[in-house]
Amino acid sequence: MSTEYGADQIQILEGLEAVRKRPGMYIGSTSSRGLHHLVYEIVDNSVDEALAGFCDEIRVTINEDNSVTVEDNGRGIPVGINHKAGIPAVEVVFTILHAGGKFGGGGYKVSGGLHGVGASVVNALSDWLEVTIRQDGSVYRQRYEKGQACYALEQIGTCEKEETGTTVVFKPDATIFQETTVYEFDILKQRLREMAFLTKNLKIVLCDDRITDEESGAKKPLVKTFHYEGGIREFVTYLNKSKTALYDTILYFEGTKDNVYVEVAMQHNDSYTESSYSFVNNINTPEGGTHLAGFRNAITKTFNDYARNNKLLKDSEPNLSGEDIREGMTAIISVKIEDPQFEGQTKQKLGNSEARGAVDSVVSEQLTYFLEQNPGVAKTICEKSILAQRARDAARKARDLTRRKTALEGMALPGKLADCSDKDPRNCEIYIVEGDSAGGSAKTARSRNTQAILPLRGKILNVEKARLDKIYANAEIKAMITAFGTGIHEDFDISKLRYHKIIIMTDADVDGAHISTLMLTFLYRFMPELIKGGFVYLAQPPLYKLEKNKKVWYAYSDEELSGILDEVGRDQNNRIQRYKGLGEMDAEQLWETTMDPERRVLLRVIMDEEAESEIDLTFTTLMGDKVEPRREFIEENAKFVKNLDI
Ligand code: TSJ
Repeated sequence: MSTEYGADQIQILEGLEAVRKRPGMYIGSTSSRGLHHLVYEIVDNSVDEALAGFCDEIRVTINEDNSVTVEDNGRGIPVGINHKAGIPAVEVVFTILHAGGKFGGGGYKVSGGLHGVGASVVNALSDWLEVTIRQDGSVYRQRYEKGQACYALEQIGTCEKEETGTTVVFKPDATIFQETTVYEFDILKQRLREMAFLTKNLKIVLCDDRITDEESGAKKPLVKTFHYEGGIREFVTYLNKSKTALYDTILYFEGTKDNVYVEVAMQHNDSYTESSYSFVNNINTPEGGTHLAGFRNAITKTFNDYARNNKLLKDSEPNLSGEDIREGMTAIISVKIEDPQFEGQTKQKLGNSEARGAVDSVVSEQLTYFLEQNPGVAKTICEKSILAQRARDAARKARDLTRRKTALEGMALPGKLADCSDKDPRNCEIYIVEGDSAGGSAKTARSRNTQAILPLRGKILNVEKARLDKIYANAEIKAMITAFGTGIHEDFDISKLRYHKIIIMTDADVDGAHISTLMLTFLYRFMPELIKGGFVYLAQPPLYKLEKNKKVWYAYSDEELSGILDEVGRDQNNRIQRYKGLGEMDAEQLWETTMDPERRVLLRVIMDEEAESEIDLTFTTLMGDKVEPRREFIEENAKFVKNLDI
């Protein structure tokens, strides 16, 4: 072991100490998000090796102690002495800040997005880290603790010459990740699947070694393999799985221009919303940027040219807008670029201007050719866009009309609304109630002063599945908009909100959950400020009523019922009533259990700012028209709400 303590080592220690002092600066946060980020930082290096063409498999294992192993079959990190630093290249990678990829030469290094900070940061934030390299028939190892090498890189054995690769095991430092050091399989699964989609032919295996079989006590590892030969084409298929595609083909364009590698896959479905996701060097750019702009420009121009040349659009008709063409479109835009520049407040928007031109030219050229070769698909897309154009026109007229009405005569409150008498919004609540009969009970039960009731008939419109003109014409939606008083979209004004609590009250069953989801979808899409402001709540009606010797209990879950039964005894004097819906409760019961501010429980709907873009993906992916995914979504719906006792 070297005892020399030269300038280089001092610099190394200062670098890693800075990372440990301000971890957030390097990995965004030290929450669960930052913890998972460590894995992506390491995996990125293996993905780079795959992009360079030297690796086709990566294994990620969550070990029993919540350390993580990342293993690839690439060339192995170089072990030769780096002349500038005077230590093996691998040690440079793990101990010098921002060293990633700038050694050895010849490597195709593209990673480095928002936090593309490299392995040294992971090392600095780990209790310990071990790297093993198989190269030229030798096996090398080095171990670090809190970023510092425990010994010089050593050869620990031999292997077959063909057997090359890198293995890194690290255990995040619990003194840094104070919130949690427990890895979540599903979070890693999501991101690793995305990485596999974005790197065609790369196989990524995720394994959870923490699981033991309850009965036998034997280890029962959970394994998921992601391997997509079609790459982002399969990503589009996956995103459209819960929807109905308008044609079978996935349009796919690929090319390199001005040093920008461009890949685009797209397909339309019969919905009315666009689901485009753009990536730069495998990193999602929720705010888009130049690559997305280039893509949009290309499809708008190319489809208009095609529609005009083929007389699908008459000379007298206006051009299709980009929005019209993108209605119901699912697309992945992925670029790989040498030196990505991220802009915007959250640094999630690509700024490189060469990406705009590259995507535009690759897509324009290849899409023009595709449309000539596939007139059937071309016609389907153009016709859908023309319908979208007409609907947009009709929606604009309907909106103008509504706007004029509001301005001139003040919009009349909906007839079905039983308003409250208090006019101070801070005191007022509105219950949105499913069904006329429950609405009737609620109207009788309410405290007239502060509680307004708006009954809605049947299922409300799924705004993910309807065009704007239909949405604006929908009676239930119009009633909600006028009752709230805020207006929507660019007219939205939170100061006009007439109730500071908007309470969604539906049956405590799957249908009720579905209706709440539809309402939340509407609010999220049209008035997100209401959710962000914390004005939206879910009422919690009971599932059971139990009567015994003239005493009454209500249970809000099966566990609660069984707890009550444990207390009062399970005998014939019990009366176990299961509420099938709100309609089965009389006004008094509804008041006691669900509406009385003194006794009720409300769930406040919250929006996790960090998870916002992910929720967006969840909404669009799962609110399609196929049943299964929707059920999953409803079951996971609890993620949106936070218990709030009032
Ligand atoms: F970054 C890291 F150290 F954490 C890490 C790097 C972790 C893991 C699991 C794998 C890797 C990694 C690095 N896998 N493969 C490589 N490849 C190289 O570092 C490499 C090999 C050879 C050459 C060359 O030019 O000969 C260049 C590079 C960049």
